[in-house]
Amino acid sequence: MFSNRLIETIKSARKIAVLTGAGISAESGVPTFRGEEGLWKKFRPEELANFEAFMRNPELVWEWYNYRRKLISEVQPNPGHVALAEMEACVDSYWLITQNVDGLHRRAGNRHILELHGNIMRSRCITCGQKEETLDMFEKGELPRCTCGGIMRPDVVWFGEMLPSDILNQAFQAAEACDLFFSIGTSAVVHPAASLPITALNQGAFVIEINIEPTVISGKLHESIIGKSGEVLPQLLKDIWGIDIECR
Ligand code: BV8
Ligand code: ZN
Repeated sequence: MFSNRLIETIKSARKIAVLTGAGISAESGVPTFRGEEGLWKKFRPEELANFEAFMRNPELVWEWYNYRRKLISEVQPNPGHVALAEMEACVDSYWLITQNVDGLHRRAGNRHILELHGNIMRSRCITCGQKEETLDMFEKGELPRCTCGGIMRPDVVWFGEMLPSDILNQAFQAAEACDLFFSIGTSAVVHPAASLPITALNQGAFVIEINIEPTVISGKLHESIIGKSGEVLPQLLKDIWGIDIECR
């Protein structure tokens, strides 16, 4: 399935950085944003994933996030997540950078994860900033409130909002330091995350994309593997490090 050049390159890598997007969770049953059945097909991001939309209609935005939280709490990590968790132990330095907010990498066993866009299971007070890991779904008609009385929002990064600077800095340091960079299951259109593979490329890392279809950056990268991450990643682990996650 993989060329000798690819196998040798991955085998000789000592510092691996991985960027994942919604595609890595698709085989778990979590809809992507821009795919055919994507979340953005039913809802427009402008109406939901931004602060103005939230202040205009917090109930609608909470309804959407509760729908996603419920869906995510009922799914499992897939073999793609498990393979990325196993890969962490195969190299000296490993960074897992995700745009996803579903927490599935942590459930699959990765420990050191850079969550660029926050986490859907966490809420934050818009008044005092207090955070809490809440899973309770708010009842229609009343909004989750903080002890200070402020309204709670999902603790995710919306369009037009800054990403957590310490996490973003660590992600760019990883892209600068790695000798191998994987871009997995992302359409590479959302910035600044989409700049990470190119940052790695520009400093001389070998950059591999895994996606079910070409993306806007495929032509710039060393290798673009067309396939499902839940199938390609376990095969890579087996061919390169002799690890069979089926036995996990
Ligand atoms: C910011 C919230 C400062 C949580 C999300 C520079 C240039 C251009 C635009 C901008 C720029 N800088 C800022 C912007 C504006 C904007 C932006 O990038 N807009 C884009 C759309 C043009 N960025 C921002 O606003 C960011 N903030 O930069 O602040 C600033 C502010 C204003 C102006 C300037 C600077 C904040 C971005 C974060 C937004 N939050 N989510 C939530 O509710 O989830 S975005 C959302 O998109 C998710 O986080 C998601 O992870 C992310 C990226 O999408 P993908 O993960 O790639 O998912 P997608 O569906 O697109 O693709 C899935 C892929 O998987 C597909 O390619 C598919 O083929 C593939 N796939 C499917 N199945 C499989 C598979 N692959 C493998 N295997 C499979 N089985
Ligand atoms: Zn508060």
